[in-house]
Amino acid sequence: MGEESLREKSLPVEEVTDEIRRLVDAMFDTMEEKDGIGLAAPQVGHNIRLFVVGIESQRFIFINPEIIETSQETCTMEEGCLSIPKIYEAVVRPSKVRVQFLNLEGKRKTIDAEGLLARVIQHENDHLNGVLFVDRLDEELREEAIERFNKKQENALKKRLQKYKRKG
Ligand code: K1U
Ligand code: ZN
Repeated sequence: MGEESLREKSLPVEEVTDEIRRLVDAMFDTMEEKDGIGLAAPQVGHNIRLFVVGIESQRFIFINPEIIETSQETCTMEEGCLSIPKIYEAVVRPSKVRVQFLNLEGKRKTIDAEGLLARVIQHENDHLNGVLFVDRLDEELREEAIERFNKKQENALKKRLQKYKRKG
């Protein structure tokens, strides 16, 4: 599960250039088109350390993020992933995180996050390290999720083939 670029450790952004700013704009467009609340650069084929988050009309940009503190307290939330369509599972993660990152002006910032924002930050940060949310499930649940994903992919492919045959 997960194409190669999703399994690689991404490299730091060396400089916040206009090209990076254009990529950020394009990532917000893709995230919103797909009704997502986050998107990491490796999900759109760029193995660099950058992700965006959009929650309740608030937009966040994280360049070279580092989670420098996590709470002992954990919580369970249902997660989905735009790179693993239609699979949702409950994942346990720290409830709160402190993150350092660069903003679009290249300035170093720190924020404390909790709730859904903390959740999405951790999910997206995992993408920068080649980790998918299913990797955080226990083995049995992970196997089940992978099986369901493969079945859905197979069915989608069959449907496309049938459509193609009918046309021909
Ligand atoms: O990185 C991604 O694949 C985007 C992902 C972010 C995310 C959602 C939920 C929990 C953690 C991280 C999505 O936006 S999936 C689609 C979605 O909007 C969603 C799915 C489940 C619960 C809430 C929202
Ligand atoms: Zn994801």
